[in-house]
Amino acid sequence: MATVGIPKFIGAEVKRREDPALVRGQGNYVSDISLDGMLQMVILRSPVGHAKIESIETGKAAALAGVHAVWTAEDVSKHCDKPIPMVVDMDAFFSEYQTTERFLLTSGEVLYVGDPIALVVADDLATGLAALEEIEVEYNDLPVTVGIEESLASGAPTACESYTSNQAFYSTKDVGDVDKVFSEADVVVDVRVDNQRLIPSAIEPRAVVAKYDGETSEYTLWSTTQMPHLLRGEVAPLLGVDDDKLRVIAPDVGGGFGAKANVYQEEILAPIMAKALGRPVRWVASRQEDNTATVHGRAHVDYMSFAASKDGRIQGVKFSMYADVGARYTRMTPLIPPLAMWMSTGSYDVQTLRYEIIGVFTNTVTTEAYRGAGRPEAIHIVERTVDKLAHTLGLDPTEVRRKNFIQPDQFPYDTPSGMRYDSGEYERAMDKALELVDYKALRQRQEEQRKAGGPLMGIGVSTYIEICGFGPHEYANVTVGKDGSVTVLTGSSPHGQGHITTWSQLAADTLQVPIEKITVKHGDTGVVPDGVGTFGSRSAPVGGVAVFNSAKAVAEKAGKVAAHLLEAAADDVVLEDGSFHVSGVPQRTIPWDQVIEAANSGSLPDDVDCDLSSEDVFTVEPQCETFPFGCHVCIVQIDPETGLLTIERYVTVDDCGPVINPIIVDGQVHGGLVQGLSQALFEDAIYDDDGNLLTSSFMNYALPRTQMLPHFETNRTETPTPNNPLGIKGIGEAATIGSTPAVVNAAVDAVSHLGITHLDMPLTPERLWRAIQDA
Ligand code: MCN
Repeated sequence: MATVGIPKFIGAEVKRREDPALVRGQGNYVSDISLDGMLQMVILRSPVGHAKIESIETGKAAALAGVHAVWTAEDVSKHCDKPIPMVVDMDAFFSEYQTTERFLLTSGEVLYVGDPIALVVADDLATGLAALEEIEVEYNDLPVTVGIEESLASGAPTACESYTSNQAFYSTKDVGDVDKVFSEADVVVDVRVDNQRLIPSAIEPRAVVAKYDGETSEYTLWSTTQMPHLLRGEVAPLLGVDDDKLRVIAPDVGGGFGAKANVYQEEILAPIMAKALGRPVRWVASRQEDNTATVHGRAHVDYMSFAASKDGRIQGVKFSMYADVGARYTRMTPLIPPLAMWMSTGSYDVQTLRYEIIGVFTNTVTTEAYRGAGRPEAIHIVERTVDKLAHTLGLDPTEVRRKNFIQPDQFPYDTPSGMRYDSGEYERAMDKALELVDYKALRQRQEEQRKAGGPLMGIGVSTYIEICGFGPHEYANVTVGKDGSVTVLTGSSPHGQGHITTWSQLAADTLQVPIEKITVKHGDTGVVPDGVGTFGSRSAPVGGVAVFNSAKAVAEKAGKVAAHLLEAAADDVVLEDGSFHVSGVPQRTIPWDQVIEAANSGSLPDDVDCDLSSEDVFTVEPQCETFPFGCHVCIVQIDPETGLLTIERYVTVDDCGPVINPIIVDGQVHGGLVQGLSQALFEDAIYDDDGNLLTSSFMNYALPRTQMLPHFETNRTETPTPNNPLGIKGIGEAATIGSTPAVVNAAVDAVSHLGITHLDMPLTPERLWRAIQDA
């Protein structure tokens, strides 16, 4: 078939199709699932940061009415004695490393507050919680280590008795003659960033429901997961069954932000208990439990140095990152620091790099992927160091950026960290942002305001880049039914990103049918045969492309059926507005209905493929990820009397290639900004020296409320990637990555005339007030 008509939906502001049900409370979340005879599981977690378990006495708990099981690690090990596997090939990333083992329940030595040590299954939650109180555990305290620098200091206790030190892993590499470049440079600037630990705070805490069918020996597992197919592949072996005996369903999921792209103990414990007790089992984390026992993010201390010429050209970069990995690895923990390393040189043309990655064990919950995962850490320090260089040389920060940007004709661009950037027009995005805020006028106003005294005005710019669209692949199937309905199966499993809407847009345009005809099914391994999941802003550039390819293949097949009916060559047939015609002869059309009828009639010749269904597995070839980018500008006012920072204006120009749905992309940018700004200004997960998480509830962990954030002005440029047929890049994490340095650069800019050159996050009034007082 030669052509498909003009797209109506791709690029249009189609309202989110998934929202009416969700806002009316008609969503179906894991904790809404109620099965006959369902029991409730609760977990006993270590209340101490590091200790030997001397004994666990479960008799009293087990004797309570309504309690069906009280199991410790020993009981569980009779059903599964394997640790939950980690998926990172350590040899590929590190020259030195230690391994860790994560069992379903911990025995012997607990390593953090929240470590799971026993479970209770009871008739209901209240009985389960009462039983937890009756379990008697004798702990023998061991020394606790918390904090990156403290844990690496000589003489620090190890986070686990079997660890040889608290250095979890190490790697370093020089690209180019780093020492020479640094010794000969006009100027060297150094920045140290404490990129604080964060708690990924999805609206819905983690939850699991499991059932076991004794007749078919099949498990069904409902989970708040971002990756049902990967979960099935990793949980089935732990249950001792083949994949086809485990159906994983992710119903509506209330956010994840990377923390639900993991495999957690409860996802194996619940099915084990369901089989053992012959009744369905549910586990739902309380908020405090979720904050304590679901992975955290960031927790880095990073160092960056630039060697540069006096006119501001960056000649070399040194990047040392110290990543607090927590007490033991979960699924992908050691992969997050390399993700930061990959972005070591940001959007700048520099080929000399030394990086150093140091993982650090501490007696805290594991750190893992959290919106941006590694890229926010890298871009924050890169963008801070660019500003420091500009400040040191007395240059405007935007000029230093301009001088160093990779230019459009340099793509594909190979970075010294091993990335192949696909496409970009970094200067264009920055120019657009600067124009929107009238940068020159702002600088003038700042000068006037400084002279006048009063609030301190700061202007912060960040020109970020990130990597997304990771492989290995994503699955889609598009089928046109006999009744003209279209079913899209997708392996991407959304948890707020609006795939039902955007995949409908892609299919509706490619098939030229009304969007209402399209149903998107996801998140159920019993319905969708293959999939990877939703993380790393991979869905649009991988899963969306698979949907587009499948729909296109179906349109091609339908075009051949129409060609037969039109007695024309298939290449001459055009699909437009729901019907087919011969190019240049729009008078005679064959509507979809007629094509569907003919395809299902059994009367067409054998060489016409009448199966109006097609599946696609879009595979990401090596070095074919996509690299979204953009420019954020933040204008702040700081009250010197109180240290209170107010964001006066926040403007973004993001580039994720062609946009499927501007409302959804704006929504993703808004959500990303909230999380990035919130790291810059409010959030901080704090452990005390005994390993207690002091910020385990929203009473003391500062999630922002809407009135604490500014109005966001979003804008875009559009630079397609050559790495997929739609040219699209991801957008889910971009704003989180771009925003923290814009805010901190603005804050430092506001006080730079006082001699302040650095501020750590979060920029609390107290921290700012003290810095101003000290200056
Ligand atoms: N999109 C588009 N045009 C583009 C790019 C994307 O219209 N050029 C649309 C996509 O079709 C999709 C949405 O934007 O509907 C996000 O797409 P993408 O950037 O591919 O990201 P993913 O769908 O893979 O989502 C993952 C990403 C990540 S990694 C985190 S973390 C995150 C985020 O999405 N967590 C979220 N956004 C979230 N949003 C909500 N509500 N909840 C979370 O937990």
